Amino acid sequence: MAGGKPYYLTTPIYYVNDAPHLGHAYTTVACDALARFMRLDGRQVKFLTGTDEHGQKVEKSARATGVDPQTFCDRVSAQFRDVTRLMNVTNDDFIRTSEPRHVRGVQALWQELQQRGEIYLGRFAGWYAVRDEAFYDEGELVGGRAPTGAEVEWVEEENYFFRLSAWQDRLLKFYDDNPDFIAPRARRNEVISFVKGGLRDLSISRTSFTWGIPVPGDPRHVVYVWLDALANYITALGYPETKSGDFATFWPADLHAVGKDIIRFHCVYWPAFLMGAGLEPPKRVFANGWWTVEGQKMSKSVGNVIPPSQLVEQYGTDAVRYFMLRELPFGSDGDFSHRAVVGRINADLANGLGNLAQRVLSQINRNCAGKVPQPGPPAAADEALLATARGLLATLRGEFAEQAFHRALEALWQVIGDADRYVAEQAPWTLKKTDPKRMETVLYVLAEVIRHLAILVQPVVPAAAAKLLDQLALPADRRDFAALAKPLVPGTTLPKPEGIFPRFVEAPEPA
Ligand code: ME8
Repeated sequence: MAGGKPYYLTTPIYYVNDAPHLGHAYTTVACDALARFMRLDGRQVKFLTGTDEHGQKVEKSARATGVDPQTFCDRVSAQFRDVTRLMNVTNDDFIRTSEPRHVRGVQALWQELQQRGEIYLGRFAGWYAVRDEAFYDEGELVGGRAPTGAEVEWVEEENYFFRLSAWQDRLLKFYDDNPDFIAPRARRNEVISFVKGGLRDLSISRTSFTWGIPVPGDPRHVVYVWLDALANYITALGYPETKSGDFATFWPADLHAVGKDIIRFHCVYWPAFLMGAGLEPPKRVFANGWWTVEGQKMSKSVGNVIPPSQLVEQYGTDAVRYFMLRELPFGSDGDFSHRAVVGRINADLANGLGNLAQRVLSQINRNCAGKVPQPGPPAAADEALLATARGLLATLRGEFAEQAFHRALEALWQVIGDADRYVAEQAPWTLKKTDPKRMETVLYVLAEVIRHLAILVQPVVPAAAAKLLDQLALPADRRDFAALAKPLVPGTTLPKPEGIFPRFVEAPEPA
């Protein structure tokens, strides 16, 4: 589907100091659903993810493991790549900040900022939290720690500074002119009040460690890890080449999806760096909420980290994807529980979509000689149900544009509920004896509704949707959103139906 309007979206690049967990998989899966949606809708998509490999935190973790930083990064970055495969994620690129293409791009960005007078050499004295890779003012500390709870250390160094203080008014104007730049709204208000509170120049180099990108012309310094990391979104597009190639096609990004903890970096520093270098800021930053486990933030020290592989082994990739996107509004916090996953699998997937498809397709198999039935003149109830199915694409476009995945899924499941009621009212198993022609119409209408649902649910549960589309005998070129307008052809032979979502039965507790 090359040639459609470009759509560029990114996940954060993940720190390699820790193994991937449910929280990382969450942002990546949400972006994948969006990338798949846009491709099916005819857009030319570029979907980027990757790993953030420089900085003091990673250097420390490598040392603690007894290997050099690059070997350490290679090892952990591979685990993040494995998660994309495990979760059936269709990223077009995977960037690592230790790659030469990235290092070159960051140094070019630095030089551009320097030439434009945005950088000066000064002296930094203040608090630094290695865990957050962030500087804090005295007034921000809470009980001697960073507001995030991270330990801080006093740092006094010669540093390069970015003239962030000069960007306050231009940033506020930018937020004003672009009301959709930061979502959800609560995050927008948070950023605006932070910027209104006044901005200080930002230290953007360090001299006390070496695992980073050398500052051009002054290799005693390495580039501050956040300037390095944020630049991945443009170095992956071939920056500093801006006139041709991917940068020309895809920048500014349509969406950076990030966790709510890193909104300040993406909504304050990043647009300022970009504007400072004469580049356009991204169109939108969406901050997802926080998954907790039994009320607590996932962390190694608490011992409640959930690896994605464990969930996938237990429930399957599609079920985990569905659960993550259906259970919570994307911007809200929520608590993870196995009981909630099992509830969603059984109620929504097995009893909802799975059961509807299985019932309808097995009646077609038994009573219509395994072929798409021939519909007769439609009754009002048929028209009404088909109209709801046909209205879904417009609804889903609106919800995906706002990253409201849970509402998109609610809309799909509403139609599943309508179809269930229609089956009960029309009772095709009775029509089989009383009015077989009408039975064919009813089963055709239902097969059409299932076709809509299967095509539209692909972004979230791609493997199960593909199985369902196979059972409707739809060729590969009849599975995108443009094909929604092409109804099933009566008389087409259908393969034998098979269940797509098994019920989850809890294994008995060991005696
Ligand atoms: O911050 N719930 O990397 P990171 C929901 N390298 N989402 C979660 C989560 C949770 N419990 N835990 C993590 C960094 N995430 C930087 C980013 S970008 C230029 C540099 C997700 O490894 C969420 O998207 O700490 C969060 O922002 C990201 O993982 C943080 O990953």
